[in-house]
Amino acid sequence: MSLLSYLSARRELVDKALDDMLPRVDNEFSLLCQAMRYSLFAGGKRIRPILAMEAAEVVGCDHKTVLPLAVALECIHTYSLIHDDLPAMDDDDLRRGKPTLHKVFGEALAILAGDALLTFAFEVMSSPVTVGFYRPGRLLAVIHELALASGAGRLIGGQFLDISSEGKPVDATTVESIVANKTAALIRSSLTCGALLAGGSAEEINILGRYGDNLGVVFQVKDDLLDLEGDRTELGKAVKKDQQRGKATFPRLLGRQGAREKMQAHINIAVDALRPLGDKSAVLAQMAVYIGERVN
Ligand code: GRG
Repeated sequence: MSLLSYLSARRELVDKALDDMLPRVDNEFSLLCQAMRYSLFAGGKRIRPILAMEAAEVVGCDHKTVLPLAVALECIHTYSLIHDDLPAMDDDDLRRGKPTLHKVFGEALAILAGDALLTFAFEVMSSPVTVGFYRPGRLLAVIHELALASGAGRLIGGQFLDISSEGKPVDATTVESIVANKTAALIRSSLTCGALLAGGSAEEINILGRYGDNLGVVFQVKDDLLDLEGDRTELGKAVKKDQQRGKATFPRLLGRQGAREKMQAHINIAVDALRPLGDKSAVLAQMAVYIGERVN
C-alpha cells in the first residue's frame, strides 16, 4: 500500500472515532456542538493522531489501542487552529478549505467551541471507559504530558511568542523557540504519548521524542514555505500572511533556500533517529519525507 493510501485509511479511522466520541446533542447546547463539529470535520490531515497510532504500532501494539488519545490530540490541535484564526490572533477567514469558525458562527461561539474542544480532550482521556482500559500510571503520565504540551510552557507559550514577535527584527533564538513550542511540542507528545500508552520502553519513547522534535521543525518550515509559495485553494487557507504580519519564521531568518536546507537537515536527523527501531519505523521515516514534500 502506498503511504498516501495508508494515511487516508488511518484518517478515516480517526474521523470515525471523532464522530463516535464527540457529543451529538439535541438540546440547548446543540449549536455549540455543531460549531465543534464544523471545525473538526472541515478536513484536517489528522497528522497528530496518525503519529500517535504509529508510535503505538512501533512499540508492538495495535494502532486502535490508542484511539482515545488520537481523538484527544485532534481536539487539542483543532482548538488551537480555531483560536489562532480569531481576529485577536492571526485573523484568518479560511481554514481547511472552509470559512473559519468565527466567520460562520461568530467570535464568541468560536472561542467557546475551542475551549470546549480543549476540555473535551481531557474528558476523553479521564473518562471511566478510558481509565478502565489502560495501566493507571501510564494513563496519568499521558494526561500530564498532554496538559504540559498544550499549556503555557509549550503550545500556548509558543503562540504567545509568535504573536509578540510579530513585526520585530527576527532572531534565531526566538524562531527556534516559537517552532519548538507552537508546533513541535504537540507533534513530539503525539508520538511519546502514543508509545507510553501502548507500553513502550523508556528507550523507545526517547527515540520517538527525538524524531518528533525534528519532525516538528520540518512541519513548521514546510508550513512557512507553503505560506510563501503554496496555492490558496490547494492549501485551504490564506497564503503570504507571514510576510504581511512580519512573523518570525525560518524563511525570514534564513531565506527560502536556507529554510529548505534546514528542513532537509531535520528530515535527515528525524529519519536517522529512528534507525535503532528498525523496519517497524518505516512508515514514520516515510512520513518525515512526506511532510517535507506536502502541498497542503
Ligand atoms: C491558539 C493556543 C493557540 C495556539 C495556536 C496551531 C497554532 C498555534 C497556530 C496555527 C498556525 C500555524 C502555522 C501553526 C504551526 C503549524 C500548524 C499547527 C499547522 C496546521 O496544522 P496541520 O497542517 O493542519 O496539521 P490540518 O488542518 O491538516 O490539521
